[in-house]
Amino acid sequence: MSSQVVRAVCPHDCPDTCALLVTVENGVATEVKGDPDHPTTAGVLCTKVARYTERTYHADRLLYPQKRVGKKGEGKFERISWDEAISTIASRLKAIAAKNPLAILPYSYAGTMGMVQGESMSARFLNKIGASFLDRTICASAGGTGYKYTLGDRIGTDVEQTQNARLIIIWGGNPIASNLHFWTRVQEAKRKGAKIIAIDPYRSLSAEKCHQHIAVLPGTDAALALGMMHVLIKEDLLDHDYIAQYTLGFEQLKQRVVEWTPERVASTCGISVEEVLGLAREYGEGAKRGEPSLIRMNYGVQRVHGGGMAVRNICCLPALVGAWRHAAGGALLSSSGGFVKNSDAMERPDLFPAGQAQRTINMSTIGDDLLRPSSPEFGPQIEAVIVYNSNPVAIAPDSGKVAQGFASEDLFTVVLEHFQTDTADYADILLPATTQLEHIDVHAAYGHRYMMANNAAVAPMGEAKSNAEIFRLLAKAIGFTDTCFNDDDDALAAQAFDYSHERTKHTNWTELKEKGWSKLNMPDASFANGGFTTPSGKVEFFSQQMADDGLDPLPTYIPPYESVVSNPQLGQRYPLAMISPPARNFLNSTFVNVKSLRDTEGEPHLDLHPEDAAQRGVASGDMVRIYNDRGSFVAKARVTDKARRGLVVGLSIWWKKFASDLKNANEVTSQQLTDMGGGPTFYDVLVQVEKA
Ligand SMILES: Nc1nc2c(c(=O)[nH]1)N[C@H]1C(S)=C(S)[C@@H](COP(=O)(O)OP(=O)(O)OC[C@H]3O[C@@H](n4cnc5c(=O)[nH]c(N)nc54)[C@H](O)[C@@H]3O)O[C@H]1N2
Ligand SMILES: Nc1nc2c(c(=O)[nH]1)N[C@H]1C(S)=C(S)[C@@H](COP(=O)(O)OP(=O)(O)OC[C@H]3O[C@@H](n4cnc5c(=O)[nH]c(N)nc54)[C@H](O)[C@@H]3O)O[C@H]1N2
Ligand code: SF4
Ligand SMILES: [Mo]
Repeated sequence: MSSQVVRAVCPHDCPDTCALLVTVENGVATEVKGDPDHPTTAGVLCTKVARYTERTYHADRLLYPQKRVGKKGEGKFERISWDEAISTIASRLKAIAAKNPLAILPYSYAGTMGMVQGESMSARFLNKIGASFLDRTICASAGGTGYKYTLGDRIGTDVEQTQNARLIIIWGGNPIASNLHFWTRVQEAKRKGAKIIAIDPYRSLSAEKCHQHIAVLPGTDAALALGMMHVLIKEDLLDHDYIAQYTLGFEQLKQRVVEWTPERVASTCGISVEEVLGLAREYGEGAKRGEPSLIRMNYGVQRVHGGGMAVRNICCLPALVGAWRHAAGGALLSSSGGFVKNSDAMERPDLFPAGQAQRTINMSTIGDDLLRPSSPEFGPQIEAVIVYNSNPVAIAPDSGKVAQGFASEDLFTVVLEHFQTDTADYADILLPATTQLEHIDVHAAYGHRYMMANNAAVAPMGEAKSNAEIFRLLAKAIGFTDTCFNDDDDALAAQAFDYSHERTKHTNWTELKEKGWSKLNMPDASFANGGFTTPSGKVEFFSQQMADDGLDPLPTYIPPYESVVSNPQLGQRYPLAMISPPARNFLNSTFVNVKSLRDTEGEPHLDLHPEDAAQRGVASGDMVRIYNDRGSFVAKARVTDKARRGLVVGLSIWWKKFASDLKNANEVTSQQLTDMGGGPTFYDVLVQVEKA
C-alpha cells in the first residue's frame, strides 16, 4: 500500500484560501486536512471543505462528455466521445465566428479561484477567436471601484494582525460563514479585551456573537459612515497630523459632512441617534488613546445601488483617526491588490484579431443580454455561450430571464462542470471537468497575503479533463497554431506571478509547488507613512478621478433603488426588503448537491420578523411565497427577530432543482447595477410575502 501527502489549496471563492494537505492512499484521496503550518489556515478547515472527498468522489460527478437529447433545461443527455464533443464545438464556433465572432461569449467566474483553471488557456482561446469579453462584475466590482478611488489598490490590514486590534468593526460580513479564519483571530482579540461590533441588517451567526450589533437598513451604510465622519470632525476626534500629511480634500469633506447630523443619519439608517454617536465616539476615542481599530468591510455593503459609495465612505474613516499608523489598525476589504500577477502572459490579449471590433458584456445583466436581438448599439445577438466555473442560471440576478435566455433553441451552450447544475441542464454539450484534487493550479488570495500552489493529488476521475486542457483541445481543433496553445498546466502555472518584484522575488514556481505557499514581502503596516496607490498617493477624500468619471467627487449617500423610503410607490405593493446572503454550508451554489451539507441547511428558508409574520398570518414552518414584478419563489418561514422589522432574509444560493417550486431567491433580484463598477444589486430588492 502506498500513502503520500500532497500539498494543495482550497479552490473556492472564499477569502481564506486555505492550504490543504491531501492524504492519498493507492491513488485515492482519503482525507483533506488544513495545513497546520500555514499561518492563516492553522490546521483548520470549514465543514464544507473538510468533506472535500465527498464532493470529488460524489456519485453524481460528470465523468464523460455528453450531448443534449431532450429539450433545453430538461437535463436529458447522451454520452459521446471527446472527439465528437470537441469537433462539434469547434465546428459550431467556427461557423459563428465566420459571421461575427462577437456572437460568442464566455460566462465564467470563481467556481475555482485558480489562475490556471480560471482565465488562462480559456482567455487565450477566446481572445484568438475574437469573442466578446465578459465583464466579471458579479461579486466585488462596486466595492473594488469605491476602494480604488479612495485608497488605491486593494491592499489593507494584514489579517494576521487582527488579534492585536482593540476595536473590530465587522461591516457587512458574516465571517463565521464566509471568513472563518479571520473570525478565529477576532475571538483571540476578544479574549484580549477588544470590543467587537457588527453592522448588519440581519442578526447573522457572527452578529449575534459580537458585543454590539447595529442593525442598519440595507443599503444605508454610506450614510452611517457620513454620520461617523460628522461626529469625528465636530468633536475633534481626529489625527490632524495624519490628515495633513497623507490625505487630500479634508476641508471639502468637512463641508460635506456638516449636513449629516446624527439625527439625519439615524433616521436614514433606521437606528438610534445613540448608536450613531456611540459608534463614532468609540472609534475616535480609542484612536486618541493610541489603540488600533480595524474595520473588516465586506462585500455585504456593496450589493445595493450606492454600494461603491458605501465602501468609499467607510474607506475614509481610518485616515481621519490615524488608524493606519498601527499594523493592526486600518481597514480590510480584500488583499488581492498585493499580488503581482502576469495577467497578460496568462491571457494573451495580444492574440485578439487586430482591427476587429470589440464588445464587453456585463455578467450581471446576462438575463437581458441573452434575450437581446442584434442591433447597431448592441452588436450581434449572442449565439454561443461557453460556461465554466460558474452556474449562471442559479446565481445571476433576475433569474427568470436568465433561464429564458438559456432556453432559446438558437443559442449554442457549452458547459464545463463537475456536476449537472441548473445551468448544465441547458447545455448542448456538457463536458466533465476535473476538481482541484485532480489538476494543477496556482492561487492568489483575497483575505491573506500568501501565494499558493496546488499539486494534483489524484488522477482525473473518469474521462474528466481540466478546463485548461479542454481549451487546449478546442484551440487545436479549430486550427490555432500559436505556440502558447502548447503550454501545459504546469507551464501556465509557472507564468501566473511575476517573480521579479520586491514582493515576490524570494520565491519561484518550483519552490512554491514544493512548499505549498509563500508570503508576499510587504510591510506589516502598509500605510503608516502614507504610500497609497491613488493618483495623489494620498487617501482621497476628494477624488478628481470620480469627478472625471461623472460621479460626486466627495463622499455622499445614494439611496437604494428599492426601499420603502426611496421608492414609496413600489413600497406600497412590496413593503419588505429582501437580502439573500451566503448560507454557511454552501459556497454560493457550490456544495448544494452534497447531501450531508444540504441536510444541515435543510431546505430553502425565509427568516422574517414576528410582527411582519403576524400581519400576514404566517407561523414558523409555513410555506410562504416571496414575490415581486420579476418573479416569485417559495420557502419555509422561520419567524425570528434575527431579521429586523421590514426585512426578510433568504440564505442562499440554492440550486433550483432542490426546491419544491424549482426556483430560488434570484427569481426576485434585479438587474439594476451599482453606482460604480457595474455590479449587481442582489440586496436592493423589495418583495411581498404571503402564505403559499
Ligand atoms: N460559507 C460560505 N462562505 C462564503 C460564501 C458562501 O456562499 N458561503 N461566498 C463567498 C463569496 S463569493 C463572497 S463574495 C464572500 C462574501 O462574504 P461577505 O461579503 O462577508 O458576505 P457575507 O458573509 O454573506 O456577509 C454579508 C452580510 O452582509 C449583510 N448585509 C446585507 N446587506 C447589507 C447592507 O446593506 N449593509 C450591511 N452592513 N450589511 C448587509 C448580510 O446580512 C450578511 O450577514 O463570502 C465567500 N465565502
Ligand atoms: N441571490 C444572491 N445571488 C448571488 C449572491 C448572493 O449573495 N445572493 N452572491 C453573488 C456572488 S458574491 C458570487 S461570487 C456569485 C457566485 O457565482 P458562481 O461564480 O457561479 O459560483 P458557484 O455558484 O459556486 O458556481 C461555480 C460553479 O463552478 C463549478 N466549478 C468549480 N471548479 C471548477 C473547475 O475547476 N472547472 C469547472 N469547469 N467548473 C468548476 C462548480 O461546480 C460550480 O457549479 O454569485 C452571486 N449571486
Ligand atoms: S471554503 Fe474558505 S474556509 Fe473553507 S477550506 Fe476553503 S478557503 Fe478555507
Ligand atoms: Mo462573491
